[in-house]
Amino acid sequence: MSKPVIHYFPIRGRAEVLRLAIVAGGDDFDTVDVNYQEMKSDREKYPFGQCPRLVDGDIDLVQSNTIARYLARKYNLQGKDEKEMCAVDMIVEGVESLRVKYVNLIYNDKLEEAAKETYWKTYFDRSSTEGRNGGAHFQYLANFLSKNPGPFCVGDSLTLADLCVWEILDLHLRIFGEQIKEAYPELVSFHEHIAGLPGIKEYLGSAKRLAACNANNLG
Ligand SMILES: N[C@@H](CCC(=O)N[C@@H](CS)C(=O)NCC(=O)O)C(=O)O
Repeated sequence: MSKPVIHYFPIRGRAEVLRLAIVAGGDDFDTVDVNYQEMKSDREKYPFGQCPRLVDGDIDLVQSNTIARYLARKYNLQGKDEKEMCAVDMIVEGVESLRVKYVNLIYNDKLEEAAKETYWKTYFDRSSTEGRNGGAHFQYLANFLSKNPGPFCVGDSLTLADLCVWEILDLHLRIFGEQIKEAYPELVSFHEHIAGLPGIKEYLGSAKRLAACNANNLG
């Protein structure tokens, strides 16, 4: 059977969780660099004029979290019963709230020092969990891990929730590495554990893992 094809820019970006889901499922992917003009003009292939897009046999999808859920079902990363599936979905959405803040830090605030300081205070500092943060705080993610026995966010095996938490954490470790190690050692242990899982470990060490996280080369 042919591999799923990810149409995206040559950056990790919003496609990274999709790549992780595929390799964690023991599969491999092909990549096509998006033709910007086509993305903007072709409403069949790009209904919202944006990527990522996934083509997998007769499945042709956009919207990263929709694609992620499809891949989770395909590779059995969706949780093993209704309760787990709902918990996974909830965490995926919680990570999305953080991603919105991250994208703002990278593209609008250009990762400036003052913005980074405010960012840490708002979305990491344990004293700010009751503040106004748009539902985005790393403590909220850490809570799921501490409530669930074992090394995963939900249940006793890898799910899409782990991949989403891992990836958003991975992006932030590049910016706030030392601070996260000090404030959230449990998240760092989680990060190490997931990075060592079969499929993921090989992918992370391979040439397929793109170097750039974002289109403006920040982060
Ligand atoms: N809600 C969409 C957002 C997709 C998105 O922001 N795509 C960006 C790349 S990460 C894009 O296509 N940017 C080009 C543009 O909007 O013109 C998703 O999750 O897939």
